[in-house]
This record gives sequence, structure tokens and C-alpha cells, in this order.
Amino acid sequence: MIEETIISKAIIESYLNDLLDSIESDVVIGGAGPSGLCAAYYLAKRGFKVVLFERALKLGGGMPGGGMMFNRIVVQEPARRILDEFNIRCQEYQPGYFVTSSLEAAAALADKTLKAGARIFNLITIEDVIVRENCVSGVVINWSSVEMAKLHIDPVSFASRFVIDATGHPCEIARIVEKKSGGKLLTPTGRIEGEKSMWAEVAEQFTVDNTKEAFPNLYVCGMASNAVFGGPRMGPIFGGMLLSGKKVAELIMKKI
Ligand code: 48F
Repeated sequence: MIEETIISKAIIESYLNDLLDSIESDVVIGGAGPSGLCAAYYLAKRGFKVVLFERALKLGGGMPGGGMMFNRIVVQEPARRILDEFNIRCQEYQPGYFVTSSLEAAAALADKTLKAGARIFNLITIEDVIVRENCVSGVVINWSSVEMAKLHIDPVSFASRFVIDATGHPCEIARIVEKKSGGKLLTPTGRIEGEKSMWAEVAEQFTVDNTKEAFPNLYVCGMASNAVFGGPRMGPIFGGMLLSGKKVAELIMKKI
């Protein structure tokens, strides 16, 4: 005999227990693309309490779509070693260019990150931040469906010591902070510098170099770094995303 109400109770209680236990954490990450998942994995693996909010239904951000829906991505050294850490298989297409399934990569990143202990909540959007004494100290969230339906429903707040903007091209969290701080980001102009046109070689290094604090206690990684600090885009090469996620985790570990 199967009792529907037991199924309902199991789902609701299990979810709410996790959500309640996530109200205070070490690090909140916005966005479960490759950089956000990597950041969450390395932080969780070291025992930090990590909470990741993802607007979409699926995990992986821009990764599963590969290049123009060809579900393959390219990774270069030294990021290939991160593929090994996640047991993602790849082939050397030409010296230095490793090609892999974008589906396997996204699935493996999500799987290992969850098993490392990061809490991931999909279908939730970060719509604002908490700022105390000029430091970001948490996020304000709502169901993505509320945002999509344009319903007027107040959000709730989750506190954390650090916040990572891994929201990709739109750099949504940094954009909110830029707006509400009146242009006081830690960029040359205090503003979002804006993403530049495709230049893979420059962009890949730029992402890693500009994985850093964009406002006190707010870090940016992945494409959000390029958008905030004014670097080019790179298309379906993903080494910089993985290295950036690892770097932001290491930067925060040093500060915690
Ligand atoms: O875009 P995305 O994959 O970011 P990323 O980790 O990687 C970029 C690459 O996919 C690709 C590229 C590199 O080759 O150029 O574009 O920098 O993942 C960002 C995730 O953040 C979610 C969004 O749904 C996506 O899954 N997201 C965006 N805004 C919010 C958000 C928000 N306000 N709250 C929660 N999630």
C-alpha cells in the first residue's frame, strides 16, 4: 500500500528542514553554472556551510547547451585537471584542446557538489542583498515562479558571511549592489564595467584574474567577473569558469 500523504510529508518536511538549516551559512552562492558549482564544491569539501540558489529548474547554467546546442564543450590546461577531479571524461582533440560532453560535465559537477555537502535550491531567485556596515551579509530570495508571474509577494532573507555572484553574463547580484550602493563597486569606475565582445584567449585569463571581491564580502566569479570588471566573452570554452570557481573558493577560505 502506498499512502500519498506520506509522500507529501516526506517531501515537504525534508525540504523545509534543509531550507531552515540554510538561513545562516558561511557562503551563499547565486547561480549553479560551472563557476558557481565549482565554488560550492571546493568550499563544501573543506567543510564550509554553503548554500546555492539557482533561478532555473536545471543545474549547469550555460554548460549543458554546449556551443550553439552542440552538446560539447572545450577545456584547456590547467583546467583539465579539474575535469579529472570530477571524473569527467574528455578527449584531446588537438594538443591542448580537450573536448567533453557538456551533459556529462554539468551532471558530474552537480552530483559531486551535492555529495560534498553543498545545499542547492533550484527555482529560487536572489532578488536583493542584505548590507550591514557597508558589507554584504546575505541575500534576499523569492521563488522564481513569483518573479516570472510578476506577483507582488515579499521575499525572505538568508544571512551569510560571504556572497558569491556566479550569475554569469548578467552579473545580477553585483548589479543590484551597484544600483543600491550608488556606484560603489570595487571596479575602476565604481560601476559595472560591462562585458566586451568575444576574444577567447584574453577572456579565459581575464576571468581568473578578475575573480575577486567586487564589494566588501561580495565576490564575483565566472562570466560575472568579466561583466563586472570589463572583460571579453569567450564562448564554449570552459576552463576559465572551472578555475574561477576554484579560485573564489580559495580566496574565501583564506578570509573565513
Ligand atoms: O551563465 P552561467 O553558466 O554562469 P558561469 O558559471 O558560466 C558561464 C558559461 O556558462 C558561459 C560562458 C563561458 O564559456 O560564457 O556562458 O559564469 O550560470 C549562471 C546561473 O545563474 C543563474 C542562471 O539561471 C544560471 O543557471 N542565475 C542568474 N541570475 C540569478 C541566478 C539570480 N538572481 N538568482 C539565482 N540564480
